[in-house]
Amino acid sequence: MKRVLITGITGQDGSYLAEFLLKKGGYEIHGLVRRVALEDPEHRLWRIKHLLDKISLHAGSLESYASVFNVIERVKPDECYHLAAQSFVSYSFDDEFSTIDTNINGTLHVLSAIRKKAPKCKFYFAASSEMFGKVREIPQNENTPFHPRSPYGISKVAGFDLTRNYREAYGLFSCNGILFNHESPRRGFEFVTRKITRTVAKIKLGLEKELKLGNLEAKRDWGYAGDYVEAMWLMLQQEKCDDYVIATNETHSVEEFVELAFNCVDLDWKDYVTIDKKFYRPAEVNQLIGDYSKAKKILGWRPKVSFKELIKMMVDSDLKEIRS
Ligand code: G4F
Repeated sequence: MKRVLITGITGQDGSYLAEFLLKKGGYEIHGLVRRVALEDPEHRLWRIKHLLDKISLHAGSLESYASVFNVIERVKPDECYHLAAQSFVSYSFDDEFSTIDTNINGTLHVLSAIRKKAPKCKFYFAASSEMFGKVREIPQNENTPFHPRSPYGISKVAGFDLTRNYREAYGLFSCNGILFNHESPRRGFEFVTRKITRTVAKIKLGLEKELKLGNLEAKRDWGYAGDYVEAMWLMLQQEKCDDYVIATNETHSVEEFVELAFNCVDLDWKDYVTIDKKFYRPAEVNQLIGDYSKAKKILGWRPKVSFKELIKMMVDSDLKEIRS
């Protein structure tokens, strides 16, 4: 059995990855979680509720080197997927200090502990298309220069560089997955896609009257999270560690997402959406679109769920959840 450690196992990606590895078989799965999560499983472990008897959870805090070190010493993982982060871009403008602290030091703590206690462990870092920020070329690939536009984006560039440096300096098998936006019915409500699909479902069921949004013109490359965790795993199964863009090579505006989501319930979005400046960001990333041809060629990976299918999946799931 291979031992795997997932930080951020309680999140969208962590839960899909744990499911994916359990289905693959041959994995003993460990997750690093905050102590508060263990104390409040109802609210904090809902995404992995159905897996709890098949995985082991360890209390620890990314901000504490000692606690990360202890968990890695205990688990001695063969593979480590470092997914935990303060991942809400908007919040990173309100509290840049905690975002920078958790995302940069957290990554450094995991890398350093692996180097000391499990140097053969293969390491995956959840890098992000937010690193491209004010994009220098369209579409973005592994060679596109970074120009982050938020404390979150800056923290991910640092994590990317740390991951590459541990590879080059200490020979660690460490990969960066540069994932573009990826969504699902398990997405947090603060992100625009889930905010939209949840509110559309509530409006349809008569529980809400309007949807307040910020910048409708921003464009993103949106894929399905369930597809993207397979790419993470594939990166760690290669002979050579490397960095990969994972995306759909399509871009759509927030407005297009809104329109299609309302179409799913036969409503016209213009009757319900209002603009609220409070959801605008001090610096916006206007357009992201990823070129995943390297992942296609080397990993044999491609996205399976289309933009339209993703929106329908999320709206249907929100309708079902609210009805029940
Ligand atoms: O859903 P978002 O908050 O995601 P964002 O900022 O693109 O970041 C997500 O994807 C990254 C990968 O590129 C991840 F690294 C990151 O952790 C996260 O998962 O916002 C998407 C767009 C933005 O342009 C935002 O300005 O939607 C626009 N938007 C318009 N109205 C809104 C809203 N975003 C939110 N969250 N809420 C709104 O009301």
